[in-house]
Amino acid sequence: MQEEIGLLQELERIGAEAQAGLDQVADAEALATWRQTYLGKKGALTAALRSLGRLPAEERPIVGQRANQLRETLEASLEARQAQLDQQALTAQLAASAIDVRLPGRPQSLGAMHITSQTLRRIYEIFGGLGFQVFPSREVEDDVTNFQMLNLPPDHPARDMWSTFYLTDPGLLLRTHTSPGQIHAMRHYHPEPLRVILPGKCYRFEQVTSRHEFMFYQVEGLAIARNITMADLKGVLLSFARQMFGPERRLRFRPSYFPFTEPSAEADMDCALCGGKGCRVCKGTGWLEILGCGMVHPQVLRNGGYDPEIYSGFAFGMGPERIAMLKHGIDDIRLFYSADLRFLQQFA
Ligand code: FA5
Repeated sequence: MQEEIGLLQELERIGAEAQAGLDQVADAEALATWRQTYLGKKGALTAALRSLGRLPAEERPIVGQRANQLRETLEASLEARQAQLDQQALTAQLAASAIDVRLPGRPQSLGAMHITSQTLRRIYEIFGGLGFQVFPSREVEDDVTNFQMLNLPPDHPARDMWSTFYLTDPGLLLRTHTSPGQIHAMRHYHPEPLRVILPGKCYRFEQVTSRHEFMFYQVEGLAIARNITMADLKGVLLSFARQMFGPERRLRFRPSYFPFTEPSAEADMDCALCGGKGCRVCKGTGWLEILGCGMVHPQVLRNGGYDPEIYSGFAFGMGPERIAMLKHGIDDIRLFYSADLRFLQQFA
């Protein structure tokens, strides 16, 4: 009886010690040691069971039953602790490697329309309202269309104003102005009347300055019908200038020379900055040159397929970068294509 009580107490002690020890176990390795200590072949519980033999036969089942209960309890506790440790390890691993979703996302830089494109779209809009269609034309031209059809035969002195880049194919060049597009448009539409604008890139082999690029845009305008006069040209350009720069703008036409128009003129607009009084931008004159223009030369009409006895027309050519410079007070054309975001973002 004494033996039985002693053994039952020993089992209680082992149980209490094992449960307390399990709470201290912090990792898989310590758990394996704990298992050996209490449930292993040489463990405390096995040792206690060995001494069962010393008990009288009728007492053995009671102690044996208690010992088995204890084994089951400890095994269940072991399993629960194992699950707890696995969960802890997983949580720690997730915390160490997790993407912190609370960080702000990296902002996507948004694209925006280039200042030249914005200006071109405004030009299309204004001329669209005046009944002009956009007529796309080629950048690589032949000498005949860029020059000869426009009354600039080889060795004509006016060619000096339009030096350009030549392709290795003989007779091909990068167009110096959008005026060769006049020929393409006329041949496309004749003998019907036409009203088109021809936007696009032009190239010139010339000194780059604050007002000159070697690559720049032009927008050509061309209207051909019966009875077109210089008054139509003036009216269209004045309407354009007022829609682009404000309703109080004025234009003046200075006689000029282009081989493909007769008569020819440069159109100046009164300086919006000083209201025509004279300032730094208009160099004290009160006027700013905005484009070249004139009445289409009879020979150019003929080259396009129109009979100059029946048809007449006007044409003009403007630089949209220069228009944008005037509109936004930009003092250097080189900024347009230098890909400097500090400049470009001002117009985004
Ligand atoms: C011409 O190119 C003529 N074809 C214009 C024309 C068309 C006259 C139809 C008559 C009838 P000009 O070389 O002046 O003309 O150029 C016209 C405009 O293009 C200029 O006013 C300017 O705004 C722009 N431009 C010319 N060269 C450059 C350049 N290097 N850089 C930037 N813009 C330029």
